[in-house]
Amino acid sequence: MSDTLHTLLTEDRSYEPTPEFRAQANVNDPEVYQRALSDPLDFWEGWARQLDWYEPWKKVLVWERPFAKWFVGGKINACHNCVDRHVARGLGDKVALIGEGEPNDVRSFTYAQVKDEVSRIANTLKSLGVSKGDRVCVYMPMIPELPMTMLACARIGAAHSVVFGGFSAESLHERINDAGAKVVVTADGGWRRGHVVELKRITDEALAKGCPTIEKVLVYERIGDATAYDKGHWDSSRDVRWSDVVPQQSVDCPCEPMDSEDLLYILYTSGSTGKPKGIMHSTGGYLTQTYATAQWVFDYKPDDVFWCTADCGWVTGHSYIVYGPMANGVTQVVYEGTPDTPDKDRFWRVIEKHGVTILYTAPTAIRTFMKWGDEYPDRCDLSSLRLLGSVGEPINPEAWVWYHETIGKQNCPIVDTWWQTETGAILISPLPGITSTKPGSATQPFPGIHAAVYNEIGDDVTPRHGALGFYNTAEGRQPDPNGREIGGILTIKEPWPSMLRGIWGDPERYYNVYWSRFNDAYFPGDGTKVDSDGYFWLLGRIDDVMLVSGHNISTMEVESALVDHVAVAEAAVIGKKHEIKGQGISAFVILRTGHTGSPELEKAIKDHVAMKIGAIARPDDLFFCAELPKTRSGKIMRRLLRDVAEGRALGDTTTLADPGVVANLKERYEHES
Ligand code: 6R9
Repeated sequence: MSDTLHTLLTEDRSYEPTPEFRAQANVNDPEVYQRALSDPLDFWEGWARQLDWYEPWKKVLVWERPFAKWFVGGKINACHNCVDRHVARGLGDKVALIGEGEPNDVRSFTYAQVKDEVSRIANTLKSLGVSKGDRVCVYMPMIPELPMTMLACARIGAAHSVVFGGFSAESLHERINDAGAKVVVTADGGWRRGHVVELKRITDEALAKGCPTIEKVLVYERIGDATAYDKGHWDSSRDVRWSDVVPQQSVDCPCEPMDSEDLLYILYTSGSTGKPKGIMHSTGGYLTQTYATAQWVFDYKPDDVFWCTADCGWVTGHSYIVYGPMANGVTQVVYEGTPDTPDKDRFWRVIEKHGVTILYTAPTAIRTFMKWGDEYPDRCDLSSLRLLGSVGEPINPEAWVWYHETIGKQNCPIVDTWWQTETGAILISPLPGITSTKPGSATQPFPGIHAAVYNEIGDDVTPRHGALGFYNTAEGRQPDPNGREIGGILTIKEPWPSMLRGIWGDPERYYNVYWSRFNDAYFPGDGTKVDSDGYFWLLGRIDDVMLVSGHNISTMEVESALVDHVAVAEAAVIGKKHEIKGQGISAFVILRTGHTGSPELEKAIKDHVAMKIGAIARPDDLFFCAELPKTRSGKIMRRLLRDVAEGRALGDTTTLADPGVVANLKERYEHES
């Protein structure tokens, strides 16, 4: 393999935790890694003991590959641990949720208020016929009632299935039926970029396609009148106004003691092919690991104001808005709208207004902010920030450094956290009081997590500290000539508490997708490199690796080189059929504000990639565009770009944030190239 492919690995900047940060950190003793390694079950058990259980577990782990059970025999309730436990220890008056609506309305709830409201919602659900073991579909805007509805489900032992408020009627219909939900909780609408997203109307449309298991629809009045946004459709035998029923309920609703392995929720993840998978998470292990990772990675202190900018329709909102942070009793911001409403400084205004101390966001957002320019953050006071996080995609070193300097003022550690819907909680991340960070690397597995890198044929080729790495070629396993990196397939070798328990309704698919590739490890589907310090450099989905003239080149590496050019704000790269090379490289590029596309710039950018990586990675085509097709959680859908570049009809676009983007792109691409 080419020894020129080093954009990421020649990234040798390193950032030590400052002595001040280290001194105050929740964990600052590197010994924790060794301790967890020598007895992972004891490590996780220590965390589980910090939660309230109705009955203790009899066994920490029962592992019958690929099925794990954690804290077996234990009885616990997730809502109790996220809410009642804090009220019981005197924190009832602490603010739990600061809900900032897009139109600037702020509604805050203390932990005591959350307990009352969640209990009322839970009693309402019961009155609508929901009982333990049922599924409730939640289709709401990002307002405090969304996490509270999730907690209400957990309180009575019903599993929630949250569907992102931007998904179409078709996606909603499919997910309701797959889960067999009894009730949908929705709203008349939500605010997004100054417009109302008509959630109730979309729900009606979904139900009109046939949802035989749905008995009731509970409608929160976010916009005003629940009938105003459903085009006159109100089915009084089915639809229930929140304001008619919830406020009347008693605040007394005992938490249901759940078995540690009982289903907490289902969350659909699209994957690159096939129908969405209903990922199942259970209670005790999931809560234990989201609690532990949130406490150590985000370093919560009693006065922190945490803001995770994800939507609850995404796993990040489940694990790091609802369960992890609330199990830790933190104060957090929940923001409804988009970052550019009313202006492109909205995020920084929110931070200034609420004194946010910890910000957790996605690389796609960070690159967008870079594109908009520094004037927006520069006009706000960001001095409250003390820690920054990233999740969702590999973060390009350029974006990392911008985040560190322009947002963090070189004063905030960055935690780049790798995990998935399926893993439930963070698996690879720095611990901010211990780990020296390198821009672009998610660094090391969390204590207790055994991550490794495998080659194509399933050998563990993880370089041990100081040892020479190996990589896989057509000739077999070869030592890395540079002795400093190996590339391959990320695997997780031992079970972890928050791992998925299966795919709803499809146990065979669970085995096929995650456990059939290697017989002794979980297969997440991501490529990675590991350097000689044992740092992991995630390279994106394996499907996104290109084969150019026999060389494996990851889209991520070329994209990082593109974004490294001063004129480039964002880039997506795909492999396109090429008669000679097998695959050629096509780049889709968004320019930074103030730059315009021209043949000269095109050549300069291509040259820049060749200079950074090597001539082999020079893009064959480069196409300037205004937007890229992305999922609602901000991931670029390269599969659709491949359809565009290879002139095919577009595949499934139902999970796109804005299906118009790719249709436009296709039209322009066919015109101009
Ligand atoms: C939490 C979440 C999972 C996929 C995952 C990987 C990518 C997430 C990342 C990252 C590099 C990171 N991913 N975090 N890649 N560095 N810090 O995003 O879950 O929506 O299920 O996506 O996202 O490719 O496999 P999910």
